Amino acid sequence: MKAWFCEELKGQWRQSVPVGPVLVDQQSDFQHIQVYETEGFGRMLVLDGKVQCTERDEFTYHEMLTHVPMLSHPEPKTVVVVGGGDGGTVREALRHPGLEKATLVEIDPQVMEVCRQWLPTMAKGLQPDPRLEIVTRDAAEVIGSLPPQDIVLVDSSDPEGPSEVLFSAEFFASLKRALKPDGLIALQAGSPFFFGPQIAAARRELEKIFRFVRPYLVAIPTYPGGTWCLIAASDAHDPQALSLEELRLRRQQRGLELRYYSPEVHLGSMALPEFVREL
Ligand code: SPD
Repeated sequence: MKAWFCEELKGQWRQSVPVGPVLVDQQSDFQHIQVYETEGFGRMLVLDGKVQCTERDEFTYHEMLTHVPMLSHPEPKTVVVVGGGDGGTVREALRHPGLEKATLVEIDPQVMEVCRQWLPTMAKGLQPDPRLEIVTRDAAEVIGSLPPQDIVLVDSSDPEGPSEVLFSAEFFASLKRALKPDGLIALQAGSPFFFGPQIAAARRELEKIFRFVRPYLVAIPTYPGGTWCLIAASDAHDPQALSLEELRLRRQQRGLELRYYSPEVHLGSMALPEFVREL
């Protein structure tokens, strides 16, 4: 008889994945950390019962969270990743050859240890690199003390429970203060089916403080509902207003060979279905 891992969301949805024996099952000071071997998606990281990433489909999320804002910027030299202790987002950021400094601010050292051991394709981003600094602290406390950045990427868990603070007006204001005047942020905002009010609230708050606020969508089969909303924002660069030619040129100049992101997908991901646009 097969074992199944089951994620339940808000009493409205359950998704199940056939799994082998659990490889990691531990409680850190912050959360319950599990890693499973799955039959179809490789190894899977689960935090507090929610799927964070699998080896097979993590590229969709990490590429879109990272490259949409980074290619919207003409020359990103500095990036801060908030959360993202698995290393996938910072791995993608470090692929931009002009990047001089990446700072990963992750509160839970145990997540990074587990991913180094069990999810090396993602934790590649955590390997020693002269451009990388890892700060094991609460981002809400640290963000104000960092020098102004070109890019800030918020790779949090869902907008409820411990991560709720990362969706507050105060935290958004601190992200803006952490940016250079022409910087960009991007954050994960949740499923438009299950987190509609939270996405709407995040968009409203961001629109109070940024000139350009662009929600965009990415397909992630192992997240509930399969469609996920990310938001990019900036005062200087409109991620939707770049031409295909400019995006193609930037991708080529930076030598990026990607599996999900393309300039066409970049612009297409911002064409929102009506129910998302109305949020
Ligand atoms: N429903 C889970 C959403 C989690 C988003 N963050 C994932 C972290 C991957 N680096």
